Order: sequence, then C-alpha cells, then structure tokens
Amino acid sequence: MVQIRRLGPQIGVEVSGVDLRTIDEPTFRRIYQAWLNANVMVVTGQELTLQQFLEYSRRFGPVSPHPSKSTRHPEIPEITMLGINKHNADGSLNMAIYRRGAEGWHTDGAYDDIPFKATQLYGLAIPNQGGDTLFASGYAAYEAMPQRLKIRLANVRGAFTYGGRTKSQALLNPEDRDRVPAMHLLIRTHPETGRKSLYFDPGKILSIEGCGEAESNALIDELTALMIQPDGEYRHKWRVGDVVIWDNRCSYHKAAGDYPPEQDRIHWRTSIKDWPQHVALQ
Ligand SMILES: O=C(O)CCC(=O)C(=O)O
Ligand SMILES: [Fe+2]
Repeated sequence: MVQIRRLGPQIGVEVSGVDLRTIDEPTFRRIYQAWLNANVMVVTGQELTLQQFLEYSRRFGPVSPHPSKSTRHPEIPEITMLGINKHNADGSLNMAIYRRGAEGWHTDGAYDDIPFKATQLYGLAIPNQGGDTLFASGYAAYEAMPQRLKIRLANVRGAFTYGGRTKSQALLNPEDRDRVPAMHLLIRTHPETGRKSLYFDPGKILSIEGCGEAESNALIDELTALMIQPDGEYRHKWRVGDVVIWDNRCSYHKAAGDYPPEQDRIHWRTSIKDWPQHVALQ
C-alpha cells in the first residue's frame, strides 16, 4: 500500500510501500506528481540491479551519461558511481571523489545548453554518521527576491561553465574542458508546474549578461545570499535502499561531505534530461 508523506515545510516528500521494479503506470503518475509538487522525492526500501535502476530512471526522461567519464560505470555509462575509488594509489584520500557535491550549493548540469532535469541517487552503502544531502527550493529563493531584483533580472541570462569562476575541473578529462559557456535565464518558469524559480549556481556561473564585471559579481553575491531560505530546506539522512530524485530546474543541493573517510558512502547516480516538449518551453 503506497504511502506518501511530506518531509519539509516547502520541499521533500517520502514514498514508501512501493516496489520500483514493478510500479504500475497510475501509481507512477501519482508519485511523479508528488515529486513535481515537492521538488525532492525519497522512495524507501528498494532493492535494485543496475539495469532496474536505469529503467526506472528512464520513466522520468532520457538518461544521459555524465561528462565526468572517469566515474561512469565501466559497462553502463549512463550510471555514475559515487564514492568508488576514493583513495589514490599512495593511499591518500582523493578529495575530488570524497567531497564530490560538497563544495557548495548547486544545480546539476547548468554548464549544458539542456541542463539535467533531474538527478537520481540510489544508496548502496551509507556511513553511520554524516554524509547527508541538503536540498533547497529555487521557488522559495525567487519569492524572496526583492521586487527591484525581479525587475532587473527579468529575461536576463547567466553564462555557466563546469568550473565557473574558480575553473575547478578535477573530474573532467582534458578533452572535455574549455567548453563554450551555456546561457540560461536566471528567472525561469518551470515547464511542468508553471512556477517561477531562481535558476542559479554560484560555482558554475561565470557572469551575468549585459553588465560589467563589477555589477555582475555584485549580482552574483546578492543571488548567492538569497538562494537558501530556511523554510525552503530539506536535509536527507540516507538509509541503504533509498532512491532519491531531485528537480534541478527548481532546486539546489549539496552533499554535507562530513562522513568518516574510512567508511563507505556509495551511490549509483543517473542524470536525466527533459523531454523535448519541455525543453521547448524553457
Ligand atoms: O552525494 C551527494 O549527496 C550529492 C552529490 C551531488 O551533488 C550529485 O550527485 O549531484
Ligand atoms: Fe550535484
């Protein structure tokens, strides 16, 4: 019997009592709608093979291999392995793997012309302390913007790259660096909910179009400060078997990155694009 319960005041929903290997279309439609409403969805207690995780992910949209080639599953490039090969050959901790996603609040794939609609993680090994993932609502950030800023940034785009202003690209192969920035409206209307959100990523944005460097940097600072609204947050404490999907079009997230490095924290990840009819609306 499927149970759906709200987690945070504005974002986060938990679904239990379903088996994602056999979920029927009406039940999937119900949980998909619950996800759109809540931005982040946790489905508990799953036992999936790589192929089953991939097939379930495809119900949300086309699954696309992540640009970080070295962390893809060797046989199934659409699946990224998080937390694998955490140690270098000399035994030291590989910080790019250990702290992946923990450098700051972000949205996945903003460096692409068609960013990832959603990211989905399946928890296989969870440390006994730390290692949470934090989420925040882009709708709440938009609503908190002063009117002056909403007017100033209406129809204004930002330029985004993988490493943004810091140019950190440790997990990219050399041939995948130095790509042309992707341009995205900073205030975007969600193609499925019709709600406005602040589309922003301080680690990937390079500049804001139509202004000089000083104004661009000042606007980036102002938007960074607005991103996280206390009521718009949800913090996920992982259990083995959790499947968590978030909507990159209207939320930000980061890994806490604070778990004991000698413990395993392993997830499979899929990166999901929009269906063409929704790409056309953005
Ligand atoms: O490992 C996590 O908690 C999140 C990592 C992350 O940012 C991502 O997979 O996009
Ligand atoms: Fe991420």
